[in-house]
Amino acid sequence: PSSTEHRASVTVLGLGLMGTALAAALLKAGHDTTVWNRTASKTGPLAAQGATPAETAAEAITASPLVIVCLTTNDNVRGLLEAESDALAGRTVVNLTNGTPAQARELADWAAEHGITYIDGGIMAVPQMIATPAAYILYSGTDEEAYETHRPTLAALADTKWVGKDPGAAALYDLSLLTGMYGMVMGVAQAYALIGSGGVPAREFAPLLKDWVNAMTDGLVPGMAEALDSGQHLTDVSSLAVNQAALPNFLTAYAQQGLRDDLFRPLQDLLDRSIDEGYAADGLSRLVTLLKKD
Ligand code: FVH
Repeated sequence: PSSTEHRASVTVLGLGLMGTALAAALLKAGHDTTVWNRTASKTGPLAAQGATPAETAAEAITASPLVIVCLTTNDNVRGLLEAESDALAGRTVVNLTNGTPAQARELADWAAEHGITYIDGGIMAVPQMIATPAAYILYSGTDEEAYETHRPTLAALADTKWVGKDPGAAALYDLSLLTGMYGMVMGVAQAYALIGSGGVPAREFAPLLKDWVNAMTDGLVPGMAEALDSGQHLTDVSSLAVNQAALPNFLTAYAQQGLRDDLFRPLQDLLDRSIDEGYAADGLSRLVTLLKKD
């Protein structure tokens, strides 16, 4: 930063792969960054980049008005925050740990009872993407003003996206987006297993798979949204009937090629159910409506 620019102080608790990337981005943007990790040795590389390592979590917390937490689970976060509630009072906690909407709301309620401002976040990036244009972080919480106050600091990590005053909203968006990713992971894993069973090197197949998945995503994601929001599921693209008729070919081929079919059997069940319930002429968007519990 220029000598006239002020960069707020910030504390990062939890220096795993992600916490380390977050702290490094803050340092690079010129923030005074205090870091703490349960296993103290992980502060070393960040100290070499200019961070201030704290010996205790309380010492780290009292160094900054903004405390960013990134631990393995929200149970870990709850344990740490409860132990440090006195030091945290009057400060803002931004929790970037993966968790459920209900956990985020519980943490927000607990924080409010202890005079702590709580903002929940969902990181849409891997550590290597932090502070690159491809990364963004979702935020939600009851105190939007606090978010706006700290947004200039948070912007050093990734693009910021506010998703509302329900503290659980960021986790809901985060888990929904990651659900799409894990679905893709399952599909890509099965595709590599199948092509590999025929002796085709993964590297040779990769460009075909990437382009195919991208092309399908480009059409399917907005197309499904249109059908879902309009309630019009009839298709001129690919009916549930034709998909249901084709899926046994996949399951049979997996077995014949010496592969497991566990990942895709649930899709056959869902397609079968869609036909049983009379949706043969509808498109794949209809499956979304069949995922609700009765
Ligand atoms: N890595 C990624 O790509 C994803 C991207 C999206 C967001 N996730 C979530 O971020 C959280 C942290 O993930 P991580 O990759 O940094 O995880 P680790 O490298 O395994 O580091 C975990 C840190 O948590 C500390 N920790 C665990 N339990 C406790 C505890 N009870 N008290 C205090 N700290 C705790 C751990 O400390 P240590 O083992 O080094 O002492 C690490 O600092 C996670 O929610 C992802 O889902 C990452």
